[in-house]
Amino acid sequence: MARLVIVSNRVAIPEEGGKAVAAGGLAVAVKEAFTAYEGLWFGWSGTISEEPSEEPTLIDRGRVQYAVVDLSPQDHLEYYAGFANRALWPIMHYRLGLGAFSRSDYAGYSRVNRTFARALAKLVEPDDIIWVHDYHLLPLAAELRGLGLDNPIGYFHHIPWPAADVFNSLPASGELLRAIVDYDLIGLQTEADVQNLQRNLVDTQRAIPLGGGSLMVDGRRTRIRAFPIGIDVAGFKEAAEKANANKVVRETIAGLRTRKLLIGVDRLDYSKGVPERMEAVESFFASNPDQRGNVTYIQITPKSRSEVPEYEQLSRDVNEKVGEINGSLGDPAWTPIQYITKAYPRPVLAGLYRAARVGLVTPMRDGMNLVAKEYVVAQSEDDPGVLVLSKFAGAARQLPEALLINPYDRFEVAEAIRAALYMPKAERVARWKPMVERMTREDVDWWARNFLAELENFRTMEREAPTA
Ligand code: GDG
Repeated sequence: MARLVIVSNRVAIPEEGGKAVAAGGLAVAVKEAFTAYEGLWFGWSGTISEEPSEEPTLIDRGRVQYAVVDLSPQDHLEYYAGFANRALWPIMHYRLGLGAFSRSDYAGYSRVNRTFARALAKLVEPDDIIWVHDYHLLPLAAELRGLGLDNPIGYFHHIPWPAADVFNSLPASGELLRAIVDYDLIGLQTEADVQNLQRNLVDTQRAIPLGGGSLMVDGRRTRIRAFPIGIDVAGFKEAAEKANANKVVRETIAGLRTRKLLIGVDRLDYSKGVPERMEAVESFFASNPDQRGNVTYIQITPKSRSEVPEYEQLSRDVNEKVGEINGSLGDPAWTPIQYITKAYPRPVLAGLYRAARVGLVTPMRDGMNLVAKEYVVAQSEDDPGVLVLSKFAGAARQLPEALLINPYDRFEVAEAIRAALYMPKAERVARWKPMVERMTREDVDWWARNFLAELENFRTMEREAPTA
């Protein structure tokens, strides 16, 4: 049986006994992928050390082996905090003004991809299939091919793939586009992302479309397709149903008294539109003064990437905004925005989603956005809440029954909040039902199975195809 090798920037090693450490989107997705395969998960250990060894540390946990390497301070600065998160992340999210390109960061990014490839190549066996995750590792397949590997290698891109003019403003764009076609299968979140990358390859790399998402570039065949990522619906639903047993959830609900709850849950990231959402909530209270004191907005925003200057600035901006709004609108008996920067266990999130009449998911751009899906799945069938969702989140394509808004228009968002709060139950149920059914069908298991079946299929086709 083929082994599955997963590669991602960070690796979530479970504790002995099988308990998962982190339950973030990628960790859940990888766990699903390994249900059908034995395998290996390779990536950065999360540790920065002065002289990291190129030899990975190997850890066995049942059917899955983990292989991790440390990064040097320079690698971390250039590859991770620099090129991946100050150049690729903003550009992929259409934020050209925030993109900071530096040649040394790009050199560090290329170097770490090469080091990863060298360490990984020693662990890969001829029958393995390899699945690489996310923008930190765009050139990894090209490096592996350079070392002589001809295993099937797939890539899944968790974030948006922007229009060609946006992507090509990145000075390294040509090299990255040439490198990415060394993947046999490239998975993106939406059809729009697929179109953006395909057109760019056709226009700038002389790629020849072969139909069905396949392209021929310089004698190599690659396939680009949309695989919208899903969530662990059964697990999340169960957590939401049992959430009343949780003290934080119970006390939060009791503290609301008769107030309706608006909820937002996001990593602190400028792509998520947190300050813009707060301004929309402010506009809502300005135009609906009768609702002051009747509605509480809880925003849970664990800090992320604090080593990147733009994130530090964002943190200050949000703190200031919360202070301003609470100071001007609140009174001793009511705080409009409860802003929390610590992370909560998933069962607490599930309970708070379920208690919230409105889920506010208003990113300026997002590859998919799992919070939108979690909010839908956590609702109770007899009294579901309303999802207010940015049309610039990949999730909007699968959740058209949500109230879709333009996050750049605070008045439109304020109006949607009002519509959500006043929406009759029959309409809430009618909108929610098709969404929860779709989320149940298109869950994380469906996503992983589809991607891997396509990658396996590719190998069969390649082996059967006559040699050129
Ligand atoms: C990237 C893409 C794409 C948040 N706060 C807490 C917490 N979370 C969890 C959420 C959700 C996950 O983190 C965030 O997922 P998102 O999809 O919203 O966003 P990114 O982290 O930016 O992920 C995105 C995703 O990859 C998957 O492909 O959807 O577009 O940007 O699961 O619940 N979890 C816990 N405590 C918190 O306080 N436990």
